[in-house]
Amino acid sequence: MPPPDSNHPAHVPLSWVEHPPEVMRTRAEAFASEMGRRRTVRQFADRPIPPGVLEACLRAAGSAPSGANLQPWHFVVVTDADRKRRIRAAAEEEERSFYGGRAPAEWLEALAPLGTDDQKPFLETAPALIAVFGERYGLGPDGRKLKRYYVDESVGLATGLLIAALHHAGLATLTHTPSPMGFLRDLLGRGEHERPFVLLVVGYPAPEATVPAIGRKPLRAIATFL
Ligand code: IYR
Repeated sequence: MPPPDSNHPAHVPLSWVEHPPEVMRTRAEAFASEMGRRRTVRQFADRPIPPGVLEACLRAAGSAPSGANLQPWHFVVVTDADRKRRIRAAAEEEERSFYGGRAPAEWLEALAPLGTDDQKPFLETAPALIAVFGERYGLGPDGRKLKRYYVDESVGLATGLLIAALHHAGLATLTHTPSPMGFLRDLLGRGEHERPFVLLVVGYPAPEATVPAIGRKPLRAIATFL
C-alpha cells in the first residue's frame, strides 16, 4: 500500500460505545420522548441565548454525514439587530406576494391550520437567526469550481441535527422558508457558489406562546417493517 496522503488518509480504529439492550431501549425511548416534545414555535422572547450554546449545537450539526464527506454547508448566525431587521423586511416583502396571490389556493389551504401569514415579527424578536446555506459547488484556492454531491440531502441532514441539538439544549426553533430566499445571500454576504437552504429562528419561546393543536402520524403510518 502507498503511504497515506490527503487523498488516501490512514484508517484508524472506530471509537464505539456499546450499550446493553435494556440501556439501549431506555435511551431510545428517552430520546423519542424528548424529540416528541419539540414544537415549531412562532412567538419568541427577546432573551439572549447563553454563550457557547449555539457553537456547540453547530458542532453537532457539522457532524452530519455528507456526500463524499465534503460537508457542503455553511451556517450564518445573525444576532445583530440591524441585520435581523433587514432580513425581516426582505422576508415580509416575499411573503406578501406569496400570501397575496403567488401561492396556489391548495397550498394556502394546507397552511391554514398553522395560522401563518405574511407578518414575521419573530425575525426581529428572536435573539438569533441561523441562515443555512448549501454549496452548489466548492471553491478551490485558485477559484476553480469543485464538485459537490448530494448537497440537499447533506444540508437537510445537518439541519435536522441542528434542530435536534437546539431542542436538546433547551431552545425553541422555527424552520422558516421565505420563498424565494435569494435575498439572504445578498444580505449576509455569501458568494454565488452558495444557495440559502433554510432560515432557522432560534430562542426562548415567548411566555404567551401557543402552538396549533396538530399531531404527529403514529409509527404504523410512517414505518413499515418487512
Ligand atoms: N414561507 C411561508 C409559507 C409557509 C410554507 C410552508 I410549506 C410552511 O410549512 C409554513 C409556511 C411562511 O413562512 O409563512
